[in-house]
Amino acid sequence: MADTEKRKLSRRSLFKGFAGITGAVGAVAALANSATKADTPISTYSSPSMHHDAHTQMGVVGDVGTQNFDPTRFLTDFDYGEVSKTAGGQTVREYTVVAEDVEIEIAPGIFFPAWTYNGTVPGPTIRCTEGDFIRIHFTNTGSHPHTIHFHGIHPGNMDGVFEIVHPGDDFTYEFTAAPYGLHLYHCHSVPLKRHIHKGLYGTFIIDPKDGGRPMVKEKRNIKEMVMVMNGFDTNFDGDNEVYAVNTVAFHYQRHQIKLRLNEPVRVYLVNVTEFDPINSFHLHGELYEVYRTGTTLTPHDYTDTITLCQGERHILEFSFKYPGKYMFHAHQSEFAELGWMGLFDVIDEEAPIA
Ligand SMILES: [Cu+2]
Repeated sequence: MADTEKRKLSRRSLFKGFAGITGAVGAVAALANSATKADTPISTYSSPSMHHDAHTQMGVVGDVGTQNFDPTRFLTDFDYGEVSKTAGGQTVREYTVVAEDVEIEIAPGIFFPAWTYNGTVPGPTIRCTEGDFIRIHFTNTGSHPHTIHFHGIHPGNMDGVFEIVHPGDDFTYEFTAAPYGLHLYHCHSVPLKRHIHKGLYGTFIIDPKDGGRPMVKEKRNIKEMVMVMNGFDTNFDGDNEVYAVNTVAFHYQRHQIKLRLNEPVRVYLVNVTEFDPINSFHLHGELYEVYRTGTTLTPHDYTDTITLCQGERHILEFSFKYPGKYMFHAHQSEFAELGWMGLFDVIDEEAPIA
């Protein structure tokens, strides 16, 4: 079979797995064709109600365990590090990052042999303020040589490119955080796309000095969340079979993100999808303001669909004017159908959030 035919087949068989009535069969077909656990019982993923849903809904049957990684918690899980001060008064933030090989679950019953920072994909969201002194204690307990390459301004020997950290070794990255914005970090060992795609990436937020970014419109608490758009090549054919924000396919469809009416929302949107050159974020029922790379406090666009190349990231701000359920998803329909889809559940301001 030609390579291209194989790719089409594997993508289609997984899509069947997510699309309803053929769920169990499709999922197993995908499992047989990929580096996943084939011993998971089929019955876990089938349900009588799926016969009715088969042609009307995207999604998965069953759920992914959240004991090791909970995408809902990850949205707002910011790591500010261990804080101290230098004699001169500069804030110092220290982080410990360990590269380790961990098998992760990316859709019900579909496991991926990941390389991780601190055991999760994405790694921790590292957050600081412009001008802070950052110290990252990096240890590689994985099976391959890795590094941490931070986006942003820093000396060449802190760039995580030439100082390869071999299994069992460690390295300390030190630099002053600049400029403020939405950045990312990832492994820079070769082959680069494999090291990134295996899961070695995370979000790096540098807040502006003097109180951070302004609230949206009125001065109210803003709901912030990190969304990392990623994909997984489960059978190593150079194509992604599963897409998501924050790793777990359809997680925010099954566990909808609750918002209040008119509540200001800020999404830190990062694209680390490998193999596909672009990804996108489309919002239903509203438009959002876009702060390109987060390096400005003035929006440069007002839209409902934005396209990001690999490594690109933007801050989005919006609030909903009407209650209801609103989809957000990649506007590449295939990505949405293979897992990159979620829902905001907007409730009336006065009602309690469950
Ligand atoms: Cu690596």
